[in-house]
Amino acid sequence: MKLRGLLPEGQIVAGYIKGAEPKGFLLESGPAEEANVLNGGQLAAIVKKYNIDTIYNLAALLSAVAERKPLMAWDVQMNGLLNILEIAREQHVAVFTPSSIGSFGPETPHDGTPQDTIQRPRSMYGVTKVATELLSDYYFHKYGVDTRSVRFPGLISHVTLPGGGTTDYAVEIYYAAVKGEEFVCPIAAGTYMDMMYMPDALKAAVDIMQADPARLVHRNSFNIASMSFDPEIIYRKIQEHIPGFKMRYEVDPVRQAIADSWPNRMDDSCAREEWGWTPSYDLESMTVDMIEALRKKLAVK
Ligand code: AKB
Repeated sequence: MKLRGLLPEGQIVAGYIKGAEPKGFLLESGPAEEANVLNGGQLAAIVKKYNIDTIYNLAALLSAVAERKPLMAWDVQMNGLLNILEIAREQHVAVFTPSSIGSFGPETPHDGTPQDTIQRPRSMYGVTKVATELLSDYYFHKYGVDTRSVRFPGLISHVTLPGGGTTDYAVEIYYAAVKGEEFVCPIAAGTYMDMMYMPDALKAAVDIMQADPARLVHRNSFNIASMSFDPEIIYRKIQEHIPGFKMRYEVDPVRQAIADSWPNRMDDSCAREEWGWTPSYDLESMTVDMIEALRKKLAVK
């Protein structure tokens, strides 16, 4: 929908998989096609039919679910990407494939994580994200395919619930607070991770693809950051707005191990210098917006 708001009507094709057909405004506001990343022929035909010049490849299994289904995660993330890159090479298409804080691992410097540093993740999600970065750079250097990407922090949105990520708690906590429920937190106090409000993430996804290529020293993939907190900080922030809100901990060992291996806070100075990245939201402004939007959505006063 963000892209549809920026371009003339009919120019953005929404891709979907069987069982997740678009509904409502997404369906009514422009063309949609079944676009399974594992079906290269299907994708190539869509690119040709609509004369597509840019693909936003958002197909992925997130970190916790990828640990449960590692082979499927590899298939979707890697074979899906390969299909897209081959089409991009043949039909001269630019490609955005997000990477993540998940592309880092336990040996990565956790504070002020540099743009270029050790990336030895131990989760399948992380392995595929590092490989995504490398394969995307390979297609750029070898074939000149215009691949670009950002390393997304945990994304927080009131529109679509996340599914199967390690950072999902930072979305679920707002739902619990607005519904007046106690929140059971799967991530331990003191675990810091980069997080970002969805409007900033969407801005980054658009801006990186519009950046002047002559200024890009890096391509796949840029650290971008806006806020970093642990469960206690977001809990107290929500309590400032919903004083009766309560939280307790039931730590999930799978998610905790992943979270412990991720940065506390990334250094995003390369994105700022090379394409002018600047976020608009911090924890306070995001919290105000999330609570207001969820009160309307869930019809809570
Ligand atoms: C996850 O938690 O798996 C994602 C991510 C940070 O990439 N939200």
